[in-house]
Amino acid sequence: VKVKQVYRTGYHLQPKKNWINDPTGPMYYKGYYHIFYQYNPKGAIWGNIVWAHSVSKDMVNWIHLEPAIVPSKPYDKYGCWSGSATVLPGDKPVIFYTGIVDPKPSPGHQVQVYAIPANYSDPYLREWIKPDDNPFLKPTSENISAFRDPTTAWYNNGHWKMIIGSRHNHRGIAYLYRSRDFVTWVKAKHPFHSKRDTGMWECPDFYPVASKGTNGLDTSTLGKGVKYVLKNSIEVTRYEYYTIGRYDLIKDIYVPYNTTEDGWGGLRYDYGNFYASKSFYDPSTKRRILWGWANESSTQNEDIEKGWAGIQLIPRKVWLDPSGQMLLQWPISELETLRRKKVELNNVIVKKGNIVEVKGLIAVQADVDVTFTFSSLEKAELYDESWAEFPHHDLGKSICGVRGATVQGGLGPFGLMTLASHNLEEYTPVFFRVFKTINKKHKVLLCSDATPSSLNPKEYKPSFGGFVDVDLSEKKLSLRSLIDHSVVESFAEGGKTVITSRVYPTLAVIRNVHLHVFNNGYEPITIKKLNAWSMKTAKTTSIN
Ligand code: DQQ
Repeated sequence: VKVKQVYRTGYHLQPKKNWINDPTGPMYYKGYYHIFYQYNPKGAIWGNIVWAHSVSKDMVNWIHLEPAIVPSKPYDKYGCWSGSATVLPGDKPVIFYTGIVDPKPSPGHQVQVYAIPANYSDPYLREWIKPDDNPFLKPTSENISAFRDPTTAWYNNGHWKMIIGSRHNHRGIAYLYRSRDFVTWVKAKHPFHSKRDTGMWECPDFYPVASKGTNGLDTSTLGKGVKYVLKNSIEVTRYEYYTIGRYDLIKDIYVPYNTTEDGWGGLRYDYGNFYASKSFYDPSTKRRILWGWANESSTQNEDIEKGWAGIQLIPRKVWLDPSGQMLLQWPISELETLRRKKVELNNVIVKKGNIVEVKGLIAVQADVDVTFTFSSLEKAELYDESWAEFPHHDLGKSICGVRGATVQGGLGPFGLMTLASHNLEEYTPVFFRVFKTINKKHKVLLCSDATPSSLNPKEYKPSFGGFVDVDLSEKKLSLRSLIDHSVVESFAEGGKTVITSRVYPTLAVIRNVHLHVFNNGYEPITIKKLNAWSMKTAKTTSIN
């Protein structure tokens, strides 16, 4: 079948065809960034899972290699599931992953496997070996079908340590394992962390962050001024939550600070389509970099027809906000090498009901960075206290669902209409709406709403929303959106709140795409500065 490939991205990582999910084992080795990901070599739906492998000098342009890890042993016969890489002293990478021994009990009987490079002098690390002492961990007291996704290991107090995601009844758990030699691993008496009623914890990620500056830290870093992040992907909600906390070295457990909720209702890297993320420390630039996966919002039949499903999102640098209360995320600066000519708007006033087109752009594949100002907070609409009755774990989403871009407000909704068709039959709005509570506090909401994105009635078109923890005293809000055919990744206020949407316009495709700024609030807003760039298509080559 020949399908028009209007939804393939121009600068996101995706293989030529077939299904992909979780990013796994990201690392930096001998001048190359490595990313692996869950891949079905046989089709566009999940199954037959292997580790696909791509390498890059800049995480923008990619070389696709043959899969690095495929089922070849009795212990991974039914799949090579997610895991992580640890680069041991002496520049020796080791991969940990979950092998599926048997499809039963559903979703599979899980064990932990390690793999090492066949040839350390190959910077591409094309060939991986599974030594004979595998699997190195079998579930004992753990739930055999909920024991997966080992993390990058860290070292302290004479031991290597790592966590594995699990659950016990409805309690989500990260089990801690220790090893002196990286070969024999023993389960700690106490879980590293757990939380009732959160269900299976997939793809846990644990790492230190510096309390000052934007540099990342190696996963084994300890000491003063170091805080920690624990992230879990919650199988039940399909969302991820993280907390910031401390590492209790005596008890060898993680303890979140009680500044935000631990579990549903807590902080998220992304309030949209983003799952099974994993970070790594890049020693060459001293950054911590986060990879996340976005699945399709189209139907399975459409995925099969187009022959592929899933993309890896743009890697994000992550660091601790100066407040110490949340993380900040920003697209890696290498992405800017794809920017073409710049289009600018300065000091343009947008009154209620007005739309300003950003012209001279290839709006289907663009990077937009805008700062809005306004002269008063007076008109902010009242925060409706009855919203407290919405399902608490996704309040922002619920509000964006009832107050879309066309629902008039006081201060906002204002923002971008991305992937817009000529007569606005289709567009994906990304916008702010400012509320005032009865206690005269302001709440800023960022929405990314797929509802008007496509005339195709079959697609899943969720409204996503997340609050932005910002001080409005400067009467200013900023937004950056990465637009790439079927994906819009939006970063509010320098990366305080991020939302990713997948959309499938029928008219707003290829050259028929526009970008606008809009305002549907009574308070006029000013486009203080808008910079937009058409983006080049990333270079990809395949060696296999
Ligand atoms: N995907 C993998 C599992 C992981 C899940 C299987 C998360 O290892 O728990 O493809 O998306």
